[in-house]
Amino acid sequence: MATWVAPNNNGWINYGSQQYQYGLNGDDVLAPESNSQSYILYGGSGDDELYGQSYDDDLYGGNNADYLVGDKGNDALYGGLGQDTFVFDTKLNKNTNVDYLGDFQSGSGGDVIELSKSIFKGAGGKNTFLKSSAFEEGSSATSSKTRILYNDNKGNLYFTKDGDGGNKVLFATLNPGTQLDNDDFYIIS
Ligand SMILES: [Ca+2]
Ligand SMILES: [Ca+2]
Ligand SMILES: [Ca+2]
Repeated sequence: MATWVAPNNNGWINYGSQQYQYGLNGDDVLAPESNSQSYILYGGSGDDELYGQSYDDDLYGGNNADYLVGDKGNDALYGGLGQDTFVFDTKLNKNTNVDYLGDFQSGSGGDVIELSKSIFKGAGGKNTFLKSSAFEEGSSATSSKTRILYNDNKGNLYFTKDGDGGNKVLFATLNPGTQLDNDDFYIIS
């Protein structure tokens, strides 16, 4: 259970395999290099980039604008204060790849969920926000255009490849009652 603590201040990049990594102050990149275990990454203050691996990781951005990538596994992602970005770019699996967003802040000045176009097919063009027609709240989709379905009572977030065709795959959970809107999602390559 090795721990790595950045020797303070800016620009640390850690590609080690320590299970616990702390960026502390400054803009840090915590990107474990081995893929043999879960990681617990703490960005601290500064604009940090945190990269999990294939197992179930816990990522804490801390203060400022952080970029969190859980990768595969059921990860727990906490952006902390500041405008944070949560990236979803690995193959969906309702059992083994559902990330928990512990403190998502919706709306202008809030956090953003990035969706890879290659995984979330039909969700929209690269470098655009999700269209309102592709976002729906409820327990099942009622439009063929719906791609992102959100049950705010439960905090369950689904991808539906065919809208009201019935297929939906859980890919994230939020605290029940958390508000989300189409503008909270941004499409990436
Ligand atoms: Ca931070
Ligand atoms: Ca994940
Ligand atoms: Ca992971």
